[in-house]
Amino acid sequence: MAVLDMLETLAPIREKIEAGARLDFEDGVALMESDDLLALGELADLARRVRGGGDEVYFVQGINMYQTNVCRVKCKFCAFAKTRKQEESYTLTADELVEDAVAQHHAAQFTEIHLVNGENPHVDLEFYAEVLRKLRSALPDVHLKFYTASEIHHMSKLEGCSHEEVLRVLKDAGLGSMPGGGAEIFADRVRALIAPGKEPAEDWFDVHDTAHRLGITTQCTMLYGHVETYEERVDHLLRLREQQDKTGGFLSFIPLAFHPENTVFERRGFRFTTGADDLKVIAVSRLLLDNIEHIKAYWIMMGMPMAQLALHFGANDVQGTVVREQIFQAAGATSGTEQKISELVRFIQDAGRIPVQRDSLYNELHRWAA
Ligand code: V47
Repeated sequence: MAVLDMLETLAPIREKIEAGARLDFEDGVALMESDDLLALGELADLARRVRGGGDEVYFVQGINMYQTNVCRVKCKFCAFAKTRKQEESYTLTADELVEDAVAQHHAAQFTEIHLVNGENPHVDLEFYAEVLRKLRSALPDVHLKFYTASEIHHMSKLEGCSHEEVLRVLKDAGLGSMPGGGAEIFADRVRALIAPGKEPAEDWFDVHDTAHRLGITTQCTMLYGHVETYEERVDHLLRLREQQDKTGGFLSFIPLAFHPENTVFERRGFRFTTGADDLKVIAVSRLLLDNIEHIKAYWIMMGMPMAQLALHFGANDVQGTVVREQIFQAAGATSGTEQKISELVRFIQDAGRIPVQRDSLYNELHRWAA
């Protein structure tokens, strides 16, 4: 099977990669259907290099924070969201969150706060703007990478205004860039099954399109390993590529492997993804997303050893120190919540790559030897 793949499926795709030609939907499905994992990895690494990638592997010194886990949406893949009545629910005031952030910053000089929330129906736009303003004033050098497109859409509904109006308010308050969550799988069929209460794909794209036009860069993601088909994964990746052609504002793509523990899907027998699928998704993402420079192997999601392997399957970023991750922990991640910089450096060097500490916009802050 693997030899056949090399001859019949992957050889013409390799020719396209070498010629700098764009892969199409059929190529994407053929790649997803291939079980020649090493050939996929080699092709993805080739694509990364042909498109100008070097040996650098990036990471950021960041911290994850969450202001509220109260959520109106009942996504079947989520173990983080709570209703206000549940004991484990929380909603912090801006002052509580800022006090915590400042104390953490004394302990570890992070350059980025990554913050996402549940879609809390009991707050208003000022709840979000206030925390940005207060953080910007308390920690002026820290980049605030806040709020998924789903949250922005939720804020626009709460406030009865447009995505653009919400983004302008948040940008004025200190928003630096945005994380890529909420994308899940764009196909209507899948959204209806896994997240029926969530906005349609068109709204997710409108938020990112608007953010990019306002000069706010963003990340993008794909949640895989649940009910989606290979065709729906490829469709998802190609829609992201099309958006990037239009506005160019995606800094990175992060595939997110579904974690089933404590979710509705766990009760229906869904399992964790396999290492082979995780590496395949990284490789195919790199091959199809020819206009997104950074593909992240998020170690929280795949564990450090697999993230290290992913560096040979097209990834060139391992996200960073992270610290205090909650969404994947709630759903059964066993990778821990924090990496020391020295550990990230060791893993990258042992993969034969050059560790580069970056800021949130991919400016280089520090480089180690390979
Ligand atoms: O939209 C939730 C995912 C996203 C589960 O931009 C799950 O760098 C797997 O935005 N298993 C929110 N995935 C988190 C997010 C994010 C995460 C990592 C990196 C970045 C970035 C952004 O988390 C959701 C959903 O796709 N998610 N629950 C779960 N059980």
